[in-house]
Amino acid sequence: MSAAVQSLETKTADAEQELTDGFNLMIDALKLNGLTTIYGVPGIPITDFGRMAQAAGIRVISFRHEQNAGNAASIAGFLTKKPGVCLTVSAPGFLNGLTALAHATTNCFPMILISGSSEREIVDLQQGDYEEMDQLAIAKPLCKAAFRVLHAADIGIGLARAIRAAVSGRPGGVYLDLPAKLFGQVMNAEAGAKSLVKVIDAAPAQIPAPSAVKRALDVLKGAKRPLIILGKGAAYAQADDDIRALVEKSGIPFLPMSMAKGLLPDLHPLCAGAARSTVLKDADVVMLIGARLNWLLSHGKGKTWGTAPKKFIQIDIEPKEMDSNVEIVAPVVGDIGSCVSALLAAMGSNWSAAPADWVKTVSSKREENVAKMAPRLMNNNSPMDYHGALGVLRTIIKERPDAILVNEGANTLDLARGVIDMYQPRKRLDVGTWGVMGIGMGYAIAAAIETGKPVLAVEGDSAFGFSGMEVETICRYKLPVCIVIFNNDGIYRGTDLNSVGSDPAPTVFVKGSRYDKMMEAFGGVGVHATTPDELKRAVNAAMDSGKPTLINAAIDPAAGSESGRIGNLNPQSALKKK
Ligand code: ADP
Ligand code: TPW
Ligand code: MG
Repeated sequence: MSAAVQSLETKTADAEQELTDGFNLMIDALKLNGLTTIYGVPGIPITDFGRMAQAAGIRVISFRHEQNAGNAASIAGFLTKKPGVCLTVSAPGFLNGLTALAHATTNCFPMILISGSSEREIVDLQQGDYEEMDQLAIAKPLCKAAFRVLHAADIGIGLARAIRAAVSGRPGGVYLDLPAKLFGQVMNAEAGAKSLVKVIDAAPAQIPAPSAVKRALDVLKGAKRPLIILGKGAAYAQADDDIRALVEKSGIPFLPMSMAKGLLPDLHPLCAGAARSTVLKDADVVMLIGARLNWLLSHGKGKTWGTAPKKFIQIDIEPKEMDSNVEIVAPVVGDIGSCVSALLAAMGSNWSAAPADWVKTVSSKREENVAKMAPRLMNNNSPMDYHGALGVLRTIIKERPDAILVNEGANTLDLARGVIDMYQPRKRLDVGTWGVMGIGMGYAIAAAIETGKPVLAVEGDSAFGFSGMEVETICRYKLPVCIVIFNNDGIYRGTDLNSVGSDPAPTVFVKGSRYDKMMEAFGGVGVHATTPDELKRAVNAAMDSGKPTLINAAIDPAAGSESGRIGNLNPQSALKKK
């Protein structure tokens, strides 16, 4: 064969060979694994990736800031047990997304942060590329795992590793670094298709040892004043029926942590939510299900827990969580679904319920506390106080139990958590393990997108400011989100004064701000509410219409207290002038 003929044949073969590239392989890999929503912000090098993903049927939700997109992805992970995907540009976009990645890891939510990055060769020689940054190294300590893909043929494996790392064992955040060059890399389409991996059984069941189950039940059997604490790990596990069966069969009062509220209804006869201090002080055996003994539970010791000796049983997928703060006498390591069903099976049919006098003590305390609170929730004061406004929202959630409640702030958070009863699992989404401000709009958007249910976001005026620009996103995607801003003119209170100069005090904002007008700027509905009655009408109208709405609820600036319920965590200066 002459060289000329041979070259012609090669050219024809090339023309016939179907090709694919990094863009398409990444899109195919996501779809193959059922990851069909991306939360992100476009720009170099991922602008076309977003367009092509949208054209390929992936839902691409474009945000105004990566932190909000990342928070959306993290809560999508919590709600669905699949990793939420956040897509960002290099360096600054990546860094903006990183807070959310760390937050996902801390809260045990599965999420994958995919960031475009600059030329490896230039980054590694620090020669000053466009948005140069060694992103992989920076992400590593803030997530469960971090990977970089350099060859198109490794995209399938790269995503598979990311998915497994995010959802198996204790869920968390994963970083996936995709250098710009990767997207344009071309390879044979058939070989490309073969290189993709559909992850089988991404979060394998982790069955507890029968001896661990028996040990836990032995401890429980001996209890005189047992308590079950349900955490957001229990909500995440989606073992709702078995958890309910465990509580009811054992007859043990349960205390839901904030995001576990509604796993069993707050009005369940065994709910000890309104008797929290009593049960923590007096219980003798405490079974933790998907809840850590961190600061939110005063580390399992000290005044909160009283002086009566306690035994802890802990169900968790993470073995290292055991004995993290106090001794765990009965560790049960495994996934909550498997652990709870093993406990139920081992309890058998003649398990005797928790001592009646203890259950009675808990329910009397609870009724006493509920009765004390009731009149405050019915006040129609103007300006509103927190209780008057929350009393209204409490009734609205009772009437609309499938709505999702997003909640952040200090007083706005702590009081809403106590006042608004929840009725269904995974309906309360809030600041989580860090008590972080800024989750509000990202969570509200993802909750609406992932569940199709109406969302009520109850936001402190400060809290809202951290993600407030996303009201445009809410309007753009026409999401059924109703935001209520508890506007007390500031952080904790709007009354602080600067004692020495004319600058405002650090904790106060412009007085009488009208956040409702922000919503109107983007075509949404804005309402200014000054009484509980007005608030009630506006929220009901928003929930009925499904139209993006922002209600500026004017709250008495003097009504709140410093740091809400956690003022005790503020350090005090010994030198402060009284
Ligand atoms: P809360 O803030 O509600 O008290 P935490 O976030 O402190 O809850 O605790 C959640 C715990 O749940 C974590 O220790 C995590 O390892 C655990 N967890 C998450 N998912 C599962 C699961 N499927 N099975 C078992 N444990 C889980
Ligand atoms: C990322 C510190 C905790 S609560 C809060 C701040 C700034 C706002 C409280 O005011 P808000 O609520 O929302 O108006 P209210 O009803 O009490 O007036 N930065 C981050 N996270 C946290 N937690 C803070 C700062 C903080
Ligand atoms: Mg405020």
